[in-house]
Amino acid sequence: MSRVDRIAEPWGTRTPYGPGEPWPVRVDSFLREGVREEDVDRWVRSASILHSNGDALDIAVKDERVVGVRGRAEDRVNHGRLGPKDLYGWQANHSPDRLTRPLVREGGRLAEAGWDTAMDLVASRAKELLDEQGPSAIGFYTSGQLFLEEYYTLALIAHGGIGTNHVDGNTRLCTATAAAALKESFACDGQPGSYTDLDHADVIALYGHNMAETQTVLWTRVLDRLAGPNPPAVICVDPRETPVARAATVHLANRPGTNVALMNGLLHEIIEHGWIDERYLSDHVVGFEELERRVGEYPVERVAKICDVPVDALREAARLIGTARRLMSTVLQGFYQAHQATAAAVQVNNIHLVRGMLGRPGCGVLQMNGQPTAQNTRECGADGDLPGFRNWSNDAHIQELAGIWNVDTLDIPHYSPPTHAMQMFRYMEEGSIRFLYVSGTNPAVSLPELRRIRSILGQDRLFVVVQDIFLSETAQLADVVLPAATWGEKTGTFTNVDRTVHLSEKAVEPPGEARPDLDIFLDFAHRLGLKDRDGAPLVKWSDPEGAFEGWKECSRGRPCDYSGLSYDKLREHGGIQWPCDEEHPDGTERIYADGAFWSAPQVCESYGRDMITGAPLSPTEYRALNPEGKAVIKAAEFFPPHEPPGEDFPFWLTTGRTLYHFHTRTKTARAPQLRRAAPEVWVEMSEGDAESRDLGEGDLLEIATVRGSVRARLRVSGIRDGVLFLPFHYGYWDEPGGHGPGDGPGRAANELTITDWDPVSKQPIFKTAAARVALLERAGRVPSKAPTTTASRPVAPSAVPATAGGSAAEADERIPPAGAGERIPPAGDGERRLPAEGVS
Ligand SMILES: Nc1nc2c(c(=O)[nH]1)N[C@H]1C(S)=C(S)[C@@H](COP(=O)(O)OP(=O)(O)OC[C@H]3O[C@@H](n4cnc5c(=O)[nH]c(N)nc54)[C@H](O)[C@@H]3O)O[C@H]1N2
Ligand SMILES: Nc1nc2c(c(=O)[nH]1)N[C@H]1C(S)=C(S)[C@@H](COP(=O)(O)OP(=O)(O)OC[C@H]3O[C@@H](n4cnc5c(=O)[nH]c(N)nc54)[C@H](O)[C@@H]3O)O[C@H]1N2
Ligand SMILES: [Mo]
Repeated sequence: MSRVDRIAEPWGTRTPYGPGEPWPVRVDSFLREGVREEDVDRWVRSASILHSNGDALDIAVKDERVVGVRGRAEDRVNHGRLGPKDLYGWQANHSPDRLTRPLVREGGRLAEAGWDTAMDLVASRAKELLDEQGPSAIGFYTSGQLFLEEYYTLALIAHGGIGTNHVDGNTRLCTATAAAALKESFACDGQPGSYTDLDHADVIALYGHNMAETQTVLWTRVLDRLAGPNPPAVICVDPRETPVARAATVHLANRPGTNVALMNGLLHEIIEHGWIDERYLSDHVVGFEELERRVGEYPVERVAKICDVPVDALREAARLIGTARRLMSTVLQGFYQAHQATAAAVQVNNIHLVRGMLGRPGCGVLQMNGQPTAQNTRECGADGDLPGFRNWSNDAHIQELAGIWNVDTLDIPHYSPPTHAMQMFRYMEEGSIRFLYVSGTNPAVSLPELRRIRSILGQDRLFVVVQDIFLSETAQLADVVLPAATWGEKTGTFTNVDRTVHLSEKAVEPPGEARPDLDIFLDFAHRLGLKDRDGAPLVKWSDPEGAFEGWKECSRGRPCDYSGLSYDKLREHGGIQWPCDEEHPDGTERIYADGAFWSAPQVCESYGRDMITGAPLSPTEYRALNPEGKAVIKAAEFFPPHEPPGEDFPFWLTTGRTLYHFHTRTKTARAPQLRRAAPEVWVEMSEGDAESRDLGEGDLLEIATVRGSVRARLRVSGIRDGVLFLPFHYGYWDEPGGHGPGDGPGRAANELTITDWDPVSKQPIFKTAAARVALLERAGRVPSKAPTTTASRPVAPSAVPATAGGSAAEADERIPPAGAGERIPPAGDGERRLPAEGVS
């Protein structure tokens, strides 16, 4: 066993392995100072909640408090490993400032109240509006961080009970494009690939995905391959010099907002060289001819100019991708939070389709998720989809759903696609939505153009309910605040990006009167008196397992089939990949292995959309493509972003994450090791741009767009010229003065971002805006406090103290002797086998 400072070394110790070999086990754990493993009263099964990787872990409990976590050696996802947020983030659960009682606004201020008072108020306001205005007055805005059981219950209440079409999640900001791209290409949501593809791939391409910082354990898997025999080539498409870029064989640092041009250039090279699988195309795909025509207009010389990347680098990337024998791709926010998000993400699918690289070990595409439970928001229909990947414009699907819920078909709104979040905020602005129920998300920091969002949420005519675990910036604007229990304090399941379902069990009691989100939703349903067609209660369960059993029936026969799962089975086996049914009792490692897709018109989740306008296609238009079981290739031309830099605003502003924080930091800033690793906001600029403006490390700058301004210290980093980067983690809850910046510059990146979205997925654009900088104050010799271990690594490292956690951040790593790890079977013969128990 060794002790490692996992702030200084986020990915821990290497355990190298070769292609097709099992990924060795390494069990990571971190316990509160002074607690040893033998002191722990019990270990409770769960998985990590601060990213989408789904790392399986056990929660250590002592004296009825969480005292630490330990990775699960036998789980297929992480083989025991944990990332820094997993190791330290749980400490936030016991923060003294957790919400413990409901709050109700009285005379302009939030005051404590009992549950009955608060819930009566919420239910009576909803009823009033239903009587006055009907269901369209009510909107729900939920999360990618609750549990499956909670989303399914919420979807039933909203779609089946209240009958509103205004239901979405923060998944709109996160993985709406992942879902849209999967629907466009494969006619249905659901990841074709599996994490085990990383064990087999000879080329791994990451598109707008800083996996090293955002899925640290998955990146550890890549690092272990890179350290082993016959390592894969890595391709990175990202304007910043991320840790992924540093490890890459080819790094394409394209100009922000040019992803579609870049993809068209790669496809052009691939097709021109004949690196295509004609047989796969003719047997399993429609639409190739149009792609061929379209990308014909994008020779690499032209693309190199649009993207400002070297022609040779483009050629080399295309050659690696085009000649890969086992190609694995991942896509995330650098592609998704852009003006042509779906069009770009679909081109990654297209590469796999033209190369016939799907459904075999090492040949997977992961249209990534970000949040731990985003997959479930989508599956359960709590986010602008309908439960079970049902098609809102297929009446047979609505009838089936109505049958399961025992409601009238007409009670489930399906006159148009469910309203997306950006449109919901517009309806609130205009005054047609009068009641907004927010759960598990913090829009006052995470949505674009915050001044606008604060003014919408602050309106008197809008009744805002916020269900959270802390008094977030959004909660501070609410009419009623409901204190929730969180991970470790409630039971439920969730599904990671490669379809692995984990059970997370209650380990300790929630603080004060805080209640699980499920219980609060059930209470709301009862107070509204929601009934089914026969007058019985609409929601037929009262606990998580009951909700899961209900969901199993709703998912039966659908692509995301959970009918073969149960809490007991998940307890026994750990993570299992859906679909899991009678035919596949152990789950399914790869879908579409036989080249058959869910695309027949009567089964598909969506008839697709126009790539440029986003307009939904009619069933007739869809049939004309003749997809009957085949995948659909959709081509797209490139358009420049809507707000390009110019004279007054000369920079491209892009925003995103750092390894040590999660979103609006409500949890990570309450974990001391993580807070200290990245204590305050910074802005990144290239060395060339800094020199030409006579700026240096640590200078205090004001960054502005037409919408607002932010004050931050400068980190001179490896970002490409002409681009600024701001992390979006820093809001106002831990600043004196509360929820907003007042008149001066703020510190939230979203003061600056634009109210605009991808036409297909409706995902807002966080990755491009035109910005300028002004010097406020020279640094003297004080550098910015940005981490040095990540993309924000300084170009002059000697001038900046290295990021480290010291003894407070020492975690244990246990690497079993060679041979022991092999008890986790190699996946990859296409067949899924369950891991053996108890490797540690
Ligand atoms: N540490 C940490 N991990 C997390 C989270 C977190 O908050 N912190 N959040 C989780 C969630 S919800 C999500 S969605 C994921 C997000 O995970 P990622 O998508 O990996 O994270 P981001 O930093 O948002 O963006 C990824 C990269 O896109 C690049 N980029 C910006 N503009 C462009 C462009 O125009 N083209 C290209 N090709 N790239 C561009 C940025 O430089 C950045 O490095 O992370 C998950 N994991
Ligand atoms: N500029 C910019 N903006 C972005 C992004 C970007 O890259 N750049 N990324 C976008 C993306 S991908 C995402 S996912 C969003 C994330 O944006 P948000 O969802 O707004 O961010 P979080 O901080 O995760 O907010 C989750 C809230 O839920 C609370 N919470 C945690 N656990 C529980 C629970 O069990 N129950 C309840 N009821 N509440 C709980 C937390 O305290 C917190 O207030 O931000 C988006 N915004
Ligand atoms: Mo996200």
